[in-house]
Amino acid sequence: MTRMTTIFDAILDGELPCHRVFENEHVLAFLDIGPLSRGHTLVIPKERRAQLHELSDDASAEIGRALPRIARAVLTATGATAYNVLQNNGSEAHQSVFHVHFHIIPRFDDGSGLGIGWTPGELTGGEDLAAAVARAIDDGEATR
Ligand code: DGP
Repeated sequence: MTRMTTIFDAILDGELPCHRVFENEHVLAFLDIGPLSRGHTLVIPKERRAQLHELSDDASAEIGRALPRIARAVLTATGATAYNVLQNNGSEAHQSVFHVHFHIIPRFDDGSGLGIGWTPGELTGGEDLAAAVARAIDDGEATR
């Protein structure tokens, strides 16, 4: 997808301030400006891509390495023992900033945190569907 400049570019470029909690060569993490709970943190790759499936393997690996470490720090700092990791792709999926980002959202006894509406359906045609996804992976979707 074509990627527009986002507010996170301005943060990465130092043009906008943020409450930074972690930074290395590949990853930046900072507090969300509209937190769902205390400690709500955003973790972003420095690689500028709109959606998760567009990330390079290297950027993905770096984000994967950073996430648990930052989650541990958020738990330590806030005293939370539960949290959600949320990653939205596409406006229909509630993405509003088109630069890949992971939310780390602590959940507290007062109910603050991520509210989840989850209505499970029934899996039908699972064999065909799994085969179709597996075929796409074999065809290189997962490695391109
Ligand atoms: P999403 O809906 O997944 O695209 O979430 C985008 C998040 O980014 C949202 O929780 C608010 C946060 N956000 C938007 N603009 C800024 C900003 O300028 N600074 C910070 N720290 N967070 C921002």
